[in-house]
Amino acid sequence: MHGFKALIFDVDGTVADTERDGHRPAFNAAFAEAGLDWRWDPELYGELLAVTGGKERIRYFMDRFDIALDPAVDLDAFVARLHRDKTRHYLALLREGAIPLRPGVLRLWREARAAGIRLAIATTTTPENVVELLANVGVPGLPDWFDVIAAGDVVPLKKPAPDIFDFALERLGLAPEDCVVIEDSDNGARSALAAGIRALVVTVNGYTAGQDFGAAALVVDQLGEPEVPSKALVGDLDDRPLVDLAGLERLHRQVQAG
Ligand code: XBP
Ligand code: MG
Repeated sequence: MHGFKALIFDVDGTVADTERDGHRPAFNAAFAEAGLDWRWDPELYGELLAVTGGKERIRYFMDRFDIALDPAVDLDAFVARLHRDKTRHYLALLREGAIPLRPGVLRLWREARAAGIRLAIATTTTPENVVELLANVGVPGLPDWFDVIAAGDVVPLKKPAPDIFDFALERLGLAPEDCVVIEDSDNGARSALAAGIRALVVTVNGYTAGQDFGAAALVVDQLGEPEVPSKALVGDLDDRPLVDLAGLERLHRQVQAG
């Protein structure tokens, strides 16, 4: 019997490094298509990632740079159309197999399935982005491994609000203490913790290293493979070379006992 019943994964930055070379060029392609001279370089994009949600990020960018549209233009419709175009470009990138899974993600999914632990997704990104990413990493039927894919506008408030994790727990029919969350960012960590999920592991990336992950029980550079060991940045791996199911069970027990 395992201490926890489900592993809930964030997507962008956690499952795959999608932001700098995936979402960002897709946004820029949509801007160019719309005849806008907006270009989000990697550094600016890293700052804009403070706001989750692509539509919300576009609005944040416009506010931050005081970009006003012709008053006759419906802002909601303008942003929605830009975002639809961006999603089309992003899906095309995913279909080229342009973005691989990060180290250890598929290994951990396989370990969980073999142990009868359920898998779920809780992400701010658009739902079809999740399915297309999972469908294009060379594992037939991968999207079907997930009991719940909670994504995007299915909830009113995006991370760091707890809504998407609350939604995932409700659809799983599980309590916060039944789950372990794998995240990559401060917004994601705050969202999971606000939903009452204390068994939280953060796997940082180029954009999130150095952020404050609050009460995350473990922060690592990546989840690890036998040939690519993990490095614990906060907490400890208990002499394990990577984040595996046994290590997550130990972490979950410690968190519940704490
Ligand atoms: C990351 C996000 C998303 C993506 C862009 O989501 O905040 O908004 O950056 O995707 P998470 P969309 O880390 O929760 O997976 O443009 O579809 O929002
Ligand atoms: Mg993320």
